[in-house]
Parts: sequence; C-alpha cells; structure tokens
Amino acid sequence: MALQNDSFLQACRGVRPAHTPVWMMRQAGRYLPEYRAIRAKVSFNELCRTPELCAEVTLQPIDILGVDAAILFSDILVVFDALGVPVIFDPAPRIESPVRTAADVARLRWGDPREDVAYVYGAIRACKAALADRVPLIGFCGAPFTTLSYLVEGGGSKTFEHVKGLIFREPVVFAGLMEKMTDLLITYLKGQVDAGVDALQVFDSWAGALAPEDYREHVLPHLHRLVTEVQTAGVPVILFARGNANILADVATIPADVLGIDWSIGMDRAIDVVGAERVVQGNLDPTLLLSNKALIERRARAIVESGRRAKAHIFNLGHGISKHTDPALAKHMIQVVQSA
Ligand code: 1CP
Repeated sequence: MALQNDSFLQACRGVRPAHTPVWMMRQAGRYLPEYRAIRAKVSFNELCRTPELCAEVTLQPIDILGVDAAILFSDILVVFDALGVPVIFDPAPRIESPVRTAADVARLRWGDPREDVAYVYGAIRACKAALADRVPLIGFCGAPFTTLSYLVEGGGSKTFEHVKGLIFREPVVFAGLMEKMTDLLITYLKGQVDAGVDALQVFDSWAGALAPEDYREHVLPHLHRLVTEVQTAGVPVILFARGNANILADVATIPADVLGIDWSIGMDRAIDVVGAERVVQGNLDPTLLLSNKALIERRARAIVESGRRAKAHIFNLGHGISKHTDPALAKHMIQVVQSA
C-alpha cells in the first residue's frame, strides 16, 4: 500500500523529499494532555500491553501536531519480559533484582520475544490499521549496551559503575551477555518488521557512559552486527547513539541507513564528521522547546539549513521531548521545519 506521506521514508533512503520530514523522539508522552488523560486510567505497563490503547497514543502526535512519522508507543525495557525480569515504571524504570553476579546471569531465561512480547507485535498491527497509511510507523529497541545497562544497574544511573565494573572486571562475561542480548534484539526487531513497521530506530541512549576506546572495543562490534543483520529484513535502520559526540566518527563506521545526532554537537560539524554522503537525523536541544516561538524558529531554521548539506536530513530533537513542553510550541517547530 502506498503511503500518503512518505517524506520520512524517502529521506531514510537518501532521497530529498519536497520538505524536510520531522518527528520527535518521545513524541507520544506526558507533555500531551491527551496522553495524561489515558494514563490517569491505566498504568504504563498496562498501556504497553493493550494494543488498542498503544495505537491511540501512537496516533496522538500525528493528529495533534502533524509530524511526518509515527513511533510505536512502547518502551525499550518491555523486552525484559523475554528474560523473565519484571520492570517497575515509576515513571522511570526500576528492576528489583539487578543482574550483577554469575548466579544472576545464570537465572536469565533468554526466551523468545515473538512469544513473550507478542503484545508489542499486536500493538504494531493495531497502529498500522489505525494509521491507514497516512504516515510510516517506526519500531524500535534499545541498543545492546543501553539495554544491558538497565539490567545491570537496576535502573537509570549517573555513574554506570556496576555495568562498567562488569566490563572492566569480567570482560568475557560482559561480552557473552552482549552477544546474547544482540541475538535477542535481532529476533525482536525482525518480528517488528514482520508485524508491519516501516523503519526501525536503535536507541543507544547511554553510549556516552563509556570512554571512546571502551565503546569501540566492547560495544561497537555488537551494534554493527545488530544493525546489519536487521537491515536484511528490508526496512531502513536509524542508529541514535547519545551522549558523547567524540564517538560519532566510530558510530558512523556502522552502515546504518540514518545516523541520529544528539544536541551536543552542531549539525554542521556532525555532517563534517559522518560525511555528506550520509543521511542524518536531529538535533534541536529539546529544552529549547521550553522557550518561545522566535527562538525556536531561529534555531530550527539553522538546523534545516545545515542539514541541506547532508545526503538527506530528517529533523528531530537531539533527545526526547521534555514533559514540560507546551504542545503549541512543539507544533510551531514542526510547521517551521515543514515550510522551511
Ligand atoms: O507515562 C509515563 O509516566 C511513563 C513515561 C514513559 C514513556 C512515555 C516511559 C518510561 N517510557 C515511555 C515511552 C517511550 N520510551 C517511547 C515511546 C515512543 C515515543 O513517543 O517516542 C520510547 C521510544 C521510549 C524509549 C526509551 N525508554 C528510551 C530511549 C530513548 C531515550 O529517551 O533515550 C529510554 C532510555 C527508555 C527508558 C525509560 N522508560 C521510561 C522512562 C521515563 C525512561 C527513561 C528513564 C531514564 O532516564 O533512565
């Protein structure tokens, strides 16, 4: 079926569409009153497990803001259902018994996401039906390192000392975990393609926790395998590694279709680093959406102008939208980009 608006997919394939396509990381979420109204009735876990509600929430930013792509409403940590590890969302994720010792590792179940997380595939089918080919649907997962970070730290972290301790003290155990997590995520993402997603994004949100040489040695080979194996399923893959622009050149060695750029580097400089033959996505500092129309317009236009030098550019924020954002200002940004 042909999409009514395929500007996002054209850009993913390196073709420049008539306008710069735009979507926002975390575009379905707490800054939208319509989302909060649903969350007042159901928990986050229940929402993720109810395909019809996932579809409703996924479509909110399409209807309210007019973005050029939808991203499945879910979370990077629901895949822990396949490991037999429960996650509490409070709203930040927390794991009661983090995986830190050899005995903890032995307890992991390594099930089949196609069965254990079947509700995600149900949500994808519900989203595709509700979208009726208006815009493409993006599926996603956390990258192996970011996913393992939550498993080992037991939640978010400022220092990442547990997961880094594991890397430095038990590199063989860590490599084995990365290997298995990568296999699991490949199966999970290929299942998302079978269920109907049009593109995939891999979030390495905590890439910046590691020094460049450690990222190169302990993370990059697994990420490379994940991206290239998933690409064989036939949809474009966006790779977003956040938190340290110093690793961008290394990340760019992975042949992802699109490279996500975080807000810590100017878009001009990022294109110099990754090369003008690559497709880039990004990178307005989400905190700028807490300012005013004039400042948002000036900064968004500058990014669109810089992006013209890349093979193609998908406008996005340089990380997830803040829950304090006024939806009217987000909508203003989207209209500025689409008419620039
Ligand atoms: O409703 C609520 O109160 C829960 C808040 C919430 C939401 C709206 C969480 C808990 N997850 C989500 C949805 C979510 N998470 C999406 C939905 C699709 C979208 O609109 O973009 C996506 C893509 C994610 C991905 C995600 N979850 C990431 C990667 C992106 C990023 O921000 O770097 C990460 C790191 C998570 C973990 C997570 N889940 C929830 C929170 C609050 C967090 C971050 C916590 C932390 O900082 O450690």
